[in-house]
Amino acid sequence: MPTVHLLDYVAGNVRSLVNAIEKVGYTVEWVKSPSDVSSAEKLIIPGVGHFGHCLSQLSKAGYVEPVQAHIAAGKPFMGICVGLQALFEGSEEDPEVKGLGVIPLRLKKFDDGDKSVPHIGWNSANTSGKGEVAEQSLFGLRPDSKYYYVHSYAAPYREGELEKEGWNIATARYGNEEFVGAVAKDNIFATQFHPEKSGAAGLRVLRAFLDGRTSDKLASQPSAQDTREGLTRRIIACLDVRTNDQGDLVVTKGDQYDVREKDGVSSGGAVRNLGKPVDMAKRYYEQGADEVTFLNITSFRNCPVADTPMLEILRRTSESVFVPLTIGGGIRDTVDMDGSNISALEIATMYFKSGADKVSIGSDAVTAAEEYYANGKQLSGKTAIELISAAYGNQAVVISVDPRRIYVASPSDTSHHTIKTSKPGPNSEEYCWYQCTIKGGREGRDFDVRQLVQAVEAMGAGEILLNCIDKDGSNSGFDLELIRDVKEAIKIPVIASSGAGHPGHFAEVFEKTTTDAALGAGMFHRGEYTVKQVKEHLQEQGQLVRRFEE
Ligand code: 1PR
Repeated sequence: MPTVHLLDYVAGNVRSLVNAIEKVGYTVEWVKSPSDVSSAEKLIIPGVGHFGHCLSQLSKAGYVEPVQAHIAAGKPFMGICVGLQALFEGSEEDPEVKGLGVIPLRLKKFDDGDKSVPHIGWNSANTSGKGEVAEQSLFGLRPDSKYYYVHSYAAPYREGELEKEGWNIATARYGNEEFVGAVAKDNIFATQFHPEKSGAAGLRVLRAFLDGRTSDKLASQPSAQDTREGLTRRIIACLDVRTNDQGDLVVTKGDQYDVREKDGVSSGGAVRNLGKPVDMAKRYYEQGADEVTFLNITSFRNCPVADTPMLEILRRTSESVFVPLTIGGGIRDTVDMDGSNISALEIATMYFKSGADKVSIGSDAVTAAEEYYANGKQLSGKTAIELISAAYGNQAVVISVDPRRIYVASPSDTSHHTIKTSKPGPNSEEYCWYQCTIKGGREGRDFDVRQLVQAVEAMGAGEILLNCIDKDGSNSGFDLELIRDVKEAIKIPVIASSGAGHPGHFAEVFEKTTTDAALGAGMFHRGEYTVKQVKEHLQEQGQLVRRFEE
């Protein structure tokens, strides 16, 4: 098999990129020292995380000059995400750090005045410019395809500016900002999005680069509807995984977090078994899920951390599922079975190396947020959130929130932030607050969701997975009041979760709140609806979705 050299400066999930490269018929050789760069014919620099971290790692290890020489020699070079950003002169993210300076522009942070930052999800990489449809595709990019982006900084697009220097540009639009989604010139190609996480559309782009096909004639011209720009509605399939009473790893699903079969009125039967995690993840990928989330809901006690079955699930899933994978459950400082201490960062690292793109933290985030307030809102720099986001970027850290409604007759009955609810409580209470819980809802804290999400945002979390115990498994729709309240409190993206029972609930949550993504579990697992049906419904309602490509 032909080879491609990959330069990994410890930037996150490179396993997916290796899997994607192998899928399109190439093998990876690792660049282990600067001298390996000169023997590379094709070179890829992937990347997530901070601009400064990437450039300083490259510079410390002596890679800057060999990479510049590789590019100057006219050999094929591809940069992905921060690997694209490295080509620029500099970035607002780390103003004192110099980029490679191949592209005479600086990167800027997205304006969070009118939208969530980071920009996470599926967006265009359109070469058509000003609404005209190009006849040639650039490295397999298509105006009607969507690609997975995750970043806070981008190169603003100003028409003609880079083109006059000979660059070909593909753009995307986020809110009212147009930015560079991909650039190409001679032997250089770079994408702000992650081709290895962009399904078949992304694999096509990787293959085109590796085969050296800079442009192809488009087979047919897409319709104006298909080339609509902007971030699509993101649909996530969530798999709660645990061992059942026979010791098998199964996907399960609770009602208000109770995953045992109900025997008449009381629960306490066997753990519901809805299928095998890897098979189900693959099925949802093929139905068009934009992301797959695994929650290890029992943390698999009695097993050395390095052998946790979730690592194997991720490895196997990432071989055939080319969309982002999130893993949650048990991400905290831990004492292993042999008595050794393992930090949350080390656990996260194992997950990233096994194919995860994001880790999701539940209970540990609540404890850390409580301490943050106890210390007068001082960041300690030592929490799992801070350490993981410093190493892998904040987009890699999701906080899973498990709130429960507490009704009160009047806001003065509690010190917590309340909302006036349109669904009064059992004693006709008109107000409620959302209590944070830990340990899968088993323990309620004197701490509200607003306090939690604001604290974790300050600590560097990149996204909130907003569950709701009252709604979980109810098939009665999302808790719109909770979602609106959380969206108002923070700038980072929010994933609405709990309660989806049919496609109309997804349309409703996108119409009536500003949620950034929506997640479903039970309705997909029970085979009542497919992800494809949800997307078709959203499209019928005029909402922009990514269509699945073979
Ligand atoms: O605390 O960091 O170890 O993480 C534990 C993780 O496991 C948390 O993310 C927590 O939400 C999750 N978890 C713990 N116990 C349960 C349980 O069900 N007994 N599952 C549990 C939470 C909730 C959602 C679910 C949606 C959608 N699952 O992810 O998928 O509610 O369901 P629906 O569409 O069927 O209504 P830590």
